[in-house]
Formats: sequence, C-alpha cells, structure tokens
Amino acid sequence: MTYKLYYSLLSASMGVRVILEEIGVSYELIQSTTDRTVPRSPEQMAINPNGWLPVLVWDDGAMYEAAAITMFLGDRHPEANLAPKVDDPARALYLQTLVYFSNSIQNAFQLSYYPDRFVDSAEDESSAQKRGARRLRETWKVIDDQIGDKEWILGDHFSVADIYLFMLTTWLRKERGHPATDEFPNVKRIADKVVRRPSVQLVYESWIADPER
Ligand SMILES: N[C@@H](CCC(=O)N[C@@H](CS)C(=O)NCC(=O)O)C(=O)O
Repeated sequence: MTYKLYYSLLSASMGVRVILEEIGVSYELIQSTTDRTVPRSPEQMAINPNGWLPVLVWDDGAMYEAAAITMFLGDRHPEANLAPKVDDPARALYLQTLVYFSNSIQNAFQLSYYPDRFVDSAEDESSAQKRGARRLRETWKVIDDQIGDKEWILGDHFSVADIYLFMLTTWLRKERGHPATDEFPNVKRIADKVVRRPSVQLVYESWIADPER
C-alpha cells in the first residue's frame, strides 16, 4: 500500500511526511500549494473543502487535519513505536499535547499568518497579528513548562508528538514578532534533537539550509 500526501514546503504536510519516513512506509507526494490565490485540484477539494494541507489518502480512505493524521498514523503503525498505545499511561498526555498543539499553538499561528479569518476589516488585521504573536509566547510557555526536564515531550520515549513540536517551531519568524525557539529552553532542547534525525534531515533539508526563508 502506498500513501498519497498532498504536499507543499513549509506546510504541516512536512511533519506528516517525516512521520511516514519514520514509519518506513511507501508514500507518494502530490504537489499542492498554500498560496491562497492558486486553485486547488478538484480531488484535493473533494477531501478537504477548506483547501488546506495536509491531506492524506490511502487504499480505502482519506482525511485531513494534521493532528488527526498524526494520531491516525501513530495508531495504524504500532510496529514503529511512535505513539503510546491506548492502555499506556502516557496516552492521556499524548492526546492532550497534540490537541493543544492543534487548537492553541496552531490557532495562534493562524492569527499571525491569516488574520483576515479573525477580523472583519483590513485595518484590524495588524491587531490580530500582534495578539497572535503574544499568544504564541503564552502557549509555547505552557508547553515548555509541561516538558520541564523530560527527555522527550512524553518522557523517556520519542514519539510523533516530538516531530509535531519540531514542525511547529519551524514556523516561528522573528520578523513577524514571534518569540524565538531559544526563549523556550525545553522546547529547544527537543527540537535540536529532532532535527538530527535522518527523516528530518531529508524532509527539512531546505529549511535547515535557510531557517528564515
Ligand atoms: N487545522 C488545520 C490547519 C491546516 C492549515 O492551515 N494548513 C495551511 C498550511 S500549514 C494551509 O494549507 N494554508 C493554506 C490556506 O489557508 O489556504 C490542520 O492542522 O491541518
């Protein structure tokens, strides 16, 4: 079976691709875009009418939402040992963290990158962006404190949640008023370990060469 992943550089589809690499499963990238002026294919829109990435397709199904795809792949490939099983004590923290990433940290990124979705008029957009930057600082601090001195976000074991954390740090931009990853030493410690993995070196090659792009 070969997964199909609708894909674009710098989007959340990169995190999903790292997970597919870590699992070691066969996949095909379908080049798409995050450019809102470029129409998406009817096939992509039929699965995700929002037009967003990532979108994952397999033999008898398809889905969108990065955190949901992350959980789906972690559960579907238990042999890769990248997610706590349902009866693992770390499972609750795992689900909590991925949902927090999706609905709090990503929401703050949305305020910064897509302010028009949150306010009625163009003149209010810079205020939404400023609040997004501040919200990023607040929400990353919660995650930094949650990690504390743990080796990985869930404790002793590397998981897809660490890949997700790394992916989110790649979206932080100084010129947008975002905090730097350095402000969150525990987050940075994990991101610095994740970036050394061969899967990440492959998928994030161009970002690693130029993180400010
Ligand atoms: N909640 C969605 C958000 C997806 C999202 O915003 N994707 C961005 C790229 S990371 C995108 O496709 N942006 C283009 C657009 O908004 O049209 C998820 O986590 O999958």
